[in-house]
Amino acid sequence: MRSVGGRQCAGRVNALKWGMPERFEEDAETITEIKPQKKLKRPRLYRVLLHNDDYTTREFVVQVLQTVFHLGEQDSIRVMLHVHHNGVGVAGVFTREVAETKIKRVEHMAQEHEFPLRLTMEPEEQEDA
Ligand code: TYC
Repeated sequence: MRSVGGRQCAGRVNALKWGMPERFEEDAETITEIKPQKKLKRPRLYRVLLHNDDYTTREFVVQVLQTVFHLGEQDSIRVMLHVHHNGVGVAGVFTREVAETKIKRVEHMAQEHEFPLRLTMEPEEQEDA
């Protein structure tokens, strides 16, 4: 650790190690930023869509909605029935990587049970920042 203004300071060391924008204290009031931080943009969000089929059991779909998408039992039944009656429905809305991971997890669960359950994802319309 370095000593800054008589106080121990690990921030700069870590900033350099992790490639973070480097900041240092000039005095107690002022923080000077050497490398300007990139403007943080909201990540694009994706709807995970659940598709109906004739073979996957209702119980399995409800179990998936509860365990992977963390819906309560009533919401899970409601979404499952919506998909059963309308062909497609939204299981949840996530960032791209989270959506992809959940889809892979459900595909793996469905394969283990030999169900043809299908999920897809689509980007939500971008709101102006
Ligand atoms: N249609 C299925 C049945 O009657 C139930 C089902 C609902 C399957 C939703 C898939 O995404 C689905 N057993």
